[in-house]
Amino acid sequence: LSSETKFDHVFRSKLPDIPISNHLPLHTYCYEKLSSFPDKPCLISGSSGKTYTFSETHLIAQKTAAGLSNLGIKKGDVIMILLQNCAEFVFSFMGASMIGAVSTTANPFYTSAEIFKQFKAARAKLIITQSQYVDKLKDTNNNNNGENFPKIGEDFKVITIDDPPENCLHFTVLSEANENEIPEVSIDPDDPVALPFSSGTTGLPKGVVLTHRSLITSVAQQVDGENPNLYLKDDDVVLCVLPMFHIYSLNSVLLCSLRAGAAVLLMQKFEIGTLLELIQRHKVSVAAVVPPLVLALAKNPMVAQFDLSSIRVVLSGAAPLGKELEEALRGRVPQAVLGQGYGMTEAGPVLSMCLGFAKQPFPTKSGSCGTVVRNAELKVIDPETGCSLGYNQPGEICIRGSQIMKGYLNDDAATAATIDVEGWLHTGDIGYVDEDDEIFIVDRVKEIIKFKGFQVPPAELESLLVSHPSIADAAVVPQKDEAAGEVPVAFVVRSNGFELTEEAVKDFIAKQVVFYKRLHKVHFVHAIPKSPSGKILRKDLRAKLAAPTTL
Ligand code: 4UU
Repeated sequence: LSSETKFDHVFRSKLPDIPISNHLPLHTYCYEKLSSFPDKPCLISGSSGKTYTFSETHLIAQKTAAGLSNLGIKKGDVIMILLQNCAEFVFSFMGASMIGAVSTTANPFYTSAEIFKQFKAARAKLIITQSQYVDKLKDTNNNNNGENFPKIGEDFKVITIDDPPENCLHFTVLSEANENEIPEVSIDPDDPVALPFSSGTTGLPKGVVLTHRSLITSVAQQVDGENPNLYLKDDDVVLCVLPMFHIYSLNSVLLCSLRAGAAVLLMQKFEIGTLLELIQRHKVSVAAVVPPLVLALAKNPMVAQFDLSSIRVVLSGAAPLGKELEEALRGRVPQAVLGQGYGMTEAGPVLSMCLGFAKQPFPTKSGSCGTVVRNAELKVIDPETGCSLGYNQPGEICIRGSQIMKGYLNDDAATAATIDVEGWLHTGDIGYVDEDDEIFIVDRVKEIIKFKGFQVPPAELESLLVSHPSIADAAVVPQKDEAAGEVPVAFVVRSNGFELTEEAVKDFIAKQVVFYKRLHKVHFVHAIPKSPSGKILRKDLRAKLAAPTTL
């Protein structure tokens, strides 16, 4: 042991460690208990009502595995899943796992340029999507620095879950393949299975390599053991309205439900009336949400007209949940346990989870993000000195365990800046652990802006801004917002002698990014404050926003 290790104050779960079957491939682990509930509903489509049982879901995933293999997808290859929540998402992800392939998930609302960047960085071979998004995959007139998508059908394959446009294939080439033709592959626990993109603590979005071992460990930390931290039963109906292309829903909703035998109610998008109607009709018992959804459930008058008495657990995560909001929701679902999970894509993703969700629950406090998950270590360090801190002292939260990412794809420098030599992943979140082992997040030292839980990487917007001929320099920081939590606002330095309006800057960005990355305000300034080493002093800019008279 090094001296640092010896003096680390390490926080652990109140639940004992458990054996975790993380030597298995992810799909084997998720379907391990399939024979106990083959005919129970596994996936329920909210829009059509169509239900797939566990054995049907497993069989179609196997067929999809064979179909992917028939199309030339091999172990280690990457496929891109560009879908809203639907059953085909699940078949694709699990099917890819079965042949040792890797899924990179992306938001179908992304612009062509955003999709292309991820597609290229991930070196994906195939895209599974809906016909309405295919035009974005052949955009030859975009801002990819002169680079464009290769040709559909020639350089990569596109599969659509609905009527395929020219040169695309229908999803049935996968879902109707012969499951006996799955190639034999040997999968190592350290092989990648998922490749979500995240900008982490700094810079542009990067591929986050999550292995079979990481995802199994994370799922097990939540739903396995005699006293699971997140107790899911095989008669639960789990709401899946958060997009599965984000790791929160993929892991804590889909994979955890598959493992536990709970049904997943799939919703394509959030609409309050439909949501309430579906909760009532399907007797949703577990709802995974984000703070803006809590706001809707707590404040929307329509809620009073529906029966929400089936809900026993509401899990909120991905952004801070205010105490007042939590209390307001309590009034609407008094029978339910309310609590938070705290996750980060790179952390596999779950760092902590409310112990009120356990089979034998613990009392918890409003505002807490839960307690560190079992089979993991958490510490809080002084951001200046790196020394670990004790109870009730805020500092940077670090996590260690088999669930964290293997690293960033092809980016050793970014990996080394995030996971230190002792295996601690540095989150860039500031928080403390109280005397009851509950975690409270109070601030963020990293750049990332979170709009309704979605990542908005400032570096991406800054690089777009400075590509404008009339902009000399720019910085993007979060501004607090009632509805979205945070919104991106820009500080812009005009190039000498150029006229440039706020609207022109906003439009320039809006054309190139998904809706939640749009700028809400542009402040023109003479210079961007920077440290001697050239780093943007984001704290100063955030402080300026907080005290508007200085603007
Ligand atoms: C304050 O947001 C996520 C993952 C969230 C998640 C996953 C599984 C929540 C519950 C769950 O069960 O990942 P990213 O990578 O998009 O964003 C990570 C960042 C964190 O570093 C933190 O700054 O999002 C913020 N965050 C939160 N902040 C995540 N959860 C919380 C939270 N409170 N509960």
